[in-house]
Amino acid sequence: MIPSIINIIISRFDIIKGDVDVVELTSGLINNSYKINISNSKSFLLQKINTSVFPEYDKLMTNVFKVSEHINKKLKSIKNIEYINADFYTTIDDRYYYKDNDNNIWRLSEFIENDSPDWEDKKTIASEAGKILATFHFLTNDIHTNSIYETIPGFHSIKLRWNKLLSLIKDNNSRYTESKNIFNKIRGFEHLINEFDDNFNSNSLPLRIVHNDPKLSNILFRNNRAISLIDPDTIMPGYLPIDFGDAIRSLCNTADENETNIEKVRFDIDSFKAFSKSYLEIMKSFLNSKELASLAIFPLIISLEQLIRFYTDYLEGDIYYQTNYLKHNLNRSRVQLKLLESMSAYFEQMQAFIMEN
Ligand code: GN1
Ligand code: MG
Repeated sequence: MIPSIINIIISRFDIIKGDVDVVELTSGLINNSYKINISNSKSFLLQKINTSVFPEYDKLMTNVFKVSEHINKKLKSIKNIEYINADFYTTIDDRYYYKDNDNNIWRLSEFIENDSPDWEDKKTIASEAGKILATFHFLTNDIHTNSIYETIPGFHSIKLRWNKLLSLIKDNNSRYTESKNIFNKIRGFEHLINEFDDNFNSNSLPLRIVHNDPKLSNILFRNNRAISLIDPDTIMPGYLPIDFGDAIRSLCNTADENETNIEKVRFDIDSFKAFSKSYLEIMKSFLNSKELASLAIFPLIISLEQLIRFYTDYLEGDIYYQTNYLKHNLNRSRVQLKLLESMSAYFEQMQAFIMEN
């Protein structure tokens, strides 16, 4: 349903003039998004920020504008970089967002048209995705990490997420008792949590600017080429292998993270190779040896983290991710679990490929 307030909100951003047609977009799991079409003009993306997930929306929008300005400047000074940056717009009173009378937070950006790539050509998609993530990392690699706020503290602290899950494992939670097998299987991957801690605590990975959500649906394509990485909400200081792992988690799954037929879910090593190769072509010279050595393990770590997050939300009664049916989060957990199981068998190959390329 399109809220009637939208026309009032649009009037707060004077960039939009003329008759509008509003279409709700449903692919994100957190914010509410609307495409604003204007006759004979470009389209806009209006989003209502989910303030329970992003209570630090003011800092978040400061990050978004800062990173966007930096990227635009760099794109102007270095020619031939294939990357489209979605511009954000300020309100008529020059703010980064509009707060309505119900304290909802709205922001507006350019809508970049995206045509669906040839899904059969998985290798090209993976290679293009590797290129676009590396381009984003290259474009942001000279932003000082202390100038960007950490808007969700511990966002990738898998230990915290694991402890949260453990606190929900109670025999009076019927969602748990009916899905114990999932939890027992998650337990089998506990060693990955320590693996992450070793990387995290030793301070051996340099702090960088990280996108934190480079999933396939956040990559835009045109004529089978990746042109942009959108959804800057979670840009924060962090560790590059996290982005690498998250992109692989989403891209190298032969099925979607919402797939209901678990049989379709597998890890695709060819996509992994295509992604890694094009990522390293751009970023290898910027990575230190620790980062390089951690790349292969992070797809496993981040798949486990996502599995823990979906399963935790299921046990909590679906309070975080938007769901479309009763066991949606449980099903998402099953998909991540199957992916992780399948990926684990390839770890040595993944590691060897990174080291050889
Ligand atoms: C959420 O809302 P969306 O779709 O951009 C989530 C990501 C998850 C992703 C899984 C702030 O992203 O961390 O990886 O779902 N964002 C937040 O699809 O938690
Ligand atoms: Mg996101």
